[in-house]
Amino acid sequence: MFLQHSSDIEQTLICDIALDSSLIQTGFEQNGQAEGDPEGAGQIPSNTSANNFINFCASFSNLPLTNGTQIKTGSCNAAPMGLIAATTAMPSAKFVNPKNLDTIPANTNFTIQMAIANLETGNFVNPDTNYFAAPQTLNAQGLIVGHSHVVIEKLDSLTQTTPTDPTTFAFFKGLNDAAVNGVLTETVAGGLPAGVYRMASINAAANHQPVLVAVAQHGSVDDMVYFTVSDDGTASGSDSGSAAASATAASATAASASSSTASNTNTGNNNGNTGNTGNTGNTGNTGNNQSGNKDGANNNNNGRGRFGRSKRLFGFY
Ligand SMILES: [Cu+2]
Repeated sequence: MFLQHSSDIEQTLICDIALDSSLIQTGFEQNGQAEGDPEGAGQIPSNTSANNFINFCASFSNLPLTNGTQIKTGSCNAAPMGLIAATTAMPSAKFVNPKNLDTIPANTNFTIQMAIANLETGNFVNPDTNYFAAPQTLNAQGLIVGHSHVVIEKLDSLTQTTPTDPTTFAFFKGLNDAAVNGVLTETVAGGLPAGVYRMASINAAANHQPVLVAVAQHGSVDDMVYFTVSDDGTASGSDSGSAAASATAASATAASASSSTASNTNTGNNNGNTGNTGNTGNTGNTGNNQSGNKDGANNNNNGRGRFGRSKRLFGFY
């Protein structure tokens, strides 16, 4: 168990179906517009709630409730975000192999190595039954209890500027083991066909949700590198490889695990952004992911239709 409750009262509350008045997050009652638009034009009023959004999904009765499975058409999740990591414990990662701009031989086993800090790795719940189904938690040291994933996507070129398709990838794997000496490893059996690729981490809490940290302005909690796979083998270290069939199997297995944490929408222009330390103004940019795929694509029969009314995008929940 990651949660420790010191009293019977706490034990009772976490099983109660009513919100205890001591737990009302009163800050959620204001929409952020009292002072105008301190972040500039375009700031929108926040959704507000006097009951911690406990019945948030009632306003989206056309959507299924998140139920621990990976509902591909989207769902509504009222699970709390949980314990938020302090600024002193924000995860960070860097790929060691392949490292940025490396070249490796085609169709040859290689081992991904990723150095990871500030994540208690090796903790993952069943991705088929408990996906996004519980809040993020912290260990006694304040580190997020979780695990990581790695995803490799094929690119047109190392300088590609068009967004990739998150539904398509060359390799995906949950990094389920704990880091050894601060490094996570995963073998790509059979390697990859020749081409250029990007490789990203998806650092996650135990229920596979992307990690949550205390402030908006922070360094990346993930890493992404670009590398070349070459037939003529101008390569760094290599293992002698078997053929590529098992790589396909590996990615297929991984896809059924936790592939839908699609938070990696960087379009690849990470090169050279070393100078912009003065970006102090954009603290509010956390809302862009919000409605995601709640709209569209849900004209199926998954909706609950409990109240026979359509969703409101903004309102008092
Ligand atoms: Cu996961």
